[in-house]
Amino acid sequence: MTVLDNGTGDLGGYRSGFACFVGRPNAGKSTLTNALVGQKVAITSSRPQTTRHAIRGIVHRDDGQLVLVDTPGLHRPRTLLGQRLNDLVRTTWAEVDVIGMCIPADERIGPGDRFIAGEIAQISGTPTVAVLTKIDVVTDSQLAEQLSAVAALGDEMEL
Ligand SMILES: Nc1nc2c(ncn2[C@@H]2O[C@H](COP(=O)(O)OP(=O)(O)OP(=O)(O)O)[C@@H](O)[C@H]2O)c(=O)[nH]1
Ligand SMILES: [Mg+2]
Repeated sequence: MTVLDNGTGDLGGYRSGFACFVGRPNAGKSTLTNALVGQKVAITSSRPQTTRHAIRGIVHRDDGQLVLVDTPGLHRPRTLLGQRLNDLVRTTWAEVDVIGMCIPADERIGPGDRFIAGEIAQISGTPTVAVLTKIDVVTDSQLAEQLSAVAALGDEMEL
């Protein structure tokens, strides 16, 4: 799994592709989608399971166009709704060129993240990039710690 840096990579010519964000409920997927798109395309809230459909937004840049698919948070399902939301997320993985796995910088990596990383590793051959969210609420040293924890998770799950 590649850890996303400040995104200064040279992409060469004009490029276009599909990406989706996956992560625990409340990880900040919809907030990031809205920020990248530049307008509110997805509802955000402090309550888990806010997003219940795959929502598409388009990011326009001089060197490319990115279609973002925002999906519900993925978790070990306990209810039929949870099961259906997970199915939707997995269907989306087959449609995109890259998966951004969102991990909050302010919460320890736990079983929820391991579950998701394991699912991605098992089901999808799609390249996966780790994205740290909520970095505004942590110190630089907490952020550095979380980056190495994320790298370790990637190694452990062979992502
Ligand atoms: N401080 C801070 N808060 C954030 C950030 N990103 C998201 N949040 C907050 O975290 C909560 C969840 O954000 P969402 O974007 O709705 O999370 P989600 O991953 O889409 O959640 P589900 O759709 O329920 O899976 C909201 O209260 C957001 O305001 C961030 O970068 N910094
Ligand atoms: Mg959401």
